[in-house]
Formats: sequence, C-alpha cells, structure tokens
Amino acid sequence: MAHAYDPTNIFARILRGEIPNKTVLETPHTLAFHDIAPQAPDHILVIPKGAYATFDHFCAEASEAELVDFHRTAARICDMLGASLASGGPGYRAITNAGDHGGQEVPHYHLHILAGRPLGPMLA
Ligand code: DGP
Repeated sequence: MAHAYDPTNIFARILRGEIPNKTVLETPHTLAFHDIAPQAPDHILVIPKGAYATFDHFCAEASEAELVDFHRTAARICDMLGASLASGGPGYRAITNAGDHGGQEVPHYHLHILAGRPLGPMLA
C-alpha cells in the first residue's frame, strides 16, 4: 500500500513546474537541481519524480527502473562536478535526511550531493 505523501510539499511543486529551479540534469525518473541554500561550493539535490516521502519509502516502493535511474543520475552528477573518485576527482558527500530525527524539512525524498571543498567529519 502506498504511504501518505503530501503533494503540496515544495519539491512536488517544483516537479509540477509551479516553482522555478536551477536544473542540472533531468531524466525520465529523476530531477537534479541546485539547493537554494548551498552548504558547499557545489550542493545539488537529486529527487525521484515519483511521490516518495523518504529514502525508505523509495527503496520499498519504487520500480527497479526508478531505482537504477536515480542512482545512475546521482553518480553522473558527481562526475559532472568533477568530484567522482571513479574519474580521479577528490570526492563528495551524498546524504539524505529522513523524518524528525533525521532533520528532514521537505517530505519528498532527496539526496544531497555536496562537493567542491573538504567537508570534514560528520558531527551532528
Ligand atoms: P532537508 O532538510 O534534507 O529536507 O533539506 C531540504 C533542502 O531543500 C534544504 O537544503 C534547502 C532546500 N530547499 C528548500 N526549499 C527549496 C526551494 O524552493 N528550492 C530549492 N532549490 N531548494 C530548496
């Protein structure tokens, strides 16, 4: 059974074209765009086009095509930023926040990709 999903959240509105975004890459199942409040020189959000609130909902409910497309798109972003280790880059951080304890603000699953400077250890 599909989980509860709030279709008024800001990323759902971006996907519907109601709010502008700075798109980096778009594929059949995935959209990647610049975070409005970047925490690093490069800060990209990767989101599935489907209505999934969190990482765990996405993994449980998405099709294999969506899962593959999402992760290949995220890896391609790392490559485009020159951060991918597979291409000799210096690295990046890919994180997701889920729910209250994860500090998630927007209830549409998203992966943060941060790059462009040494990010140090995760402290909080
Ligand atoms: P999180 O705390 O993991 O739910 O992160 C939400 C991120 O979304 C946060 O880094 C700021 C970003 N954000 C919030 N509103 C907008 C928006 O309207 N446009 C864009 N591009 N990013 C947004």
